[in-house]
Amino acid sequence: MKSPLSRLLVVAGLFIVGALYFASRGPQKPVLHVYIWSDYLAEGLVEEFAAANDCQVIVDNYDSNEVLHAKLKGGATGYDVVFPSSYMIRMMAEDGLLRKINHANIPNSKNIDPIFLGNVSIDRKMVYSIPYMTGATGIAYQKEEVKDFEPSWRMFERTDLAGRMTLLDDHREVLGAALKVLGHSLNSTDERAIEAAADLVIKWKQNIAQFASEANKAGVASKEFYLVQAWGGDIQQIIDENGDENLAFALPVEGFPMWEDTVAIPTGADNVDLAEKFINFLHDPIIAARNTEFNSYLCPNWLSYNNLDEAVLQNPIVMIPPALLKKGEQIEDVGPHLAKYTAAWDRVKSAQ
Ligand code: SPD
Repeated sequence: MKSPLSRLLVVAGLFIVGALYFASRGPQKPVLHVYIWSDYLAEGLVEEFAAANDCQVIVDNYDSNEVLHAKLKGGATGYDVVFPSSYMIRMMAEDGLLRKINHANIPNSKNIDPIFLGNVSIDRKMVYSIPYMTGATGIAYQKEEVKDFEPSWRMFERTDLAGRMTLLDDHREVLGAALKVLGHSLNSTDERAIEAAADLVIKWKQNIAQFASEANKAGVASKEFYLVQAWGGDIQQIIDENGDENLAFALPVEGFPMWEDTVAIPTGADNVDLAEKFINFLHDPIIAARNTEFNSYLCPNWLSYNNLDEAVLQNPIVMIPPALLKKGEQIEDVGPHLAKYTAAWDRVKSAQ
């Protein structure tokens, strides 16, 4: 049997070991949770931010605005920074999902290009969001596999490519492309036009392997798919990584969607202070330029433009030439008319 003294020594020993263990781990670092489209942050940025702010950064990805919206609306909390497209902001704000931006804590928001804000942005006063990247949607294709390529959404009618093509899993993008083919605005609020677009997409659906906003990238890179609807910068990233000279990207002659993705702070954010620091970091002119160069989307931060490489300034995927730009149309917030798009998309999805 142990004496009271030896018991005391064992307890004291355990206490010291425990104290040393917790001391060696140090205080827990604050965590920033980022919820973002995949492949949308230049390499090294997250690590640099974490080191500079002595924090941990956890990045999760989504592949559609609808997934982001549904997740926040479903009560998911803990995301500190999110990247919705501009046409989602009003709806998300009305659903109480976004915090108002405190510009005093994000001084780099003054670097946003005022011409872009005035002409393109929807949340022009940056009440709930700050512009992040802008880009266009077109067709990526493997040149050797696709004979007689034409820069047209009608390529999705080509039965010789059946099973080798994909469309984005995104109702505004896909119905938007079909609306353009039919000669309408991709922001049409005319139910008959939207339904006719759905009929056309149902025809295209017979020829596609799947609706995909993620698998399209690896698929066209590996030649599992020969022709995919895609966001331009995503394709340039594959070309940059693989040096694949057979992979090309084109903007259709009928017209094409353009969009602005923004950065915002959800109401359920745990760490608003770090979220604001992160957004401010993203809009540092050097960081914004690095991000444009990596993403091949333009960050509309006007102080960053002077820091861009000549090759990026000359790349038509990043800086769309004026003649082509005329054919682009921004995806706008269609307000209550969105229900027409949702219904048309449901019909597309359930069509055999
Ligand atoms: N890899 C980043 C892709 C960004 C896509 N933006 C979405 C636009 C939706 N219309």
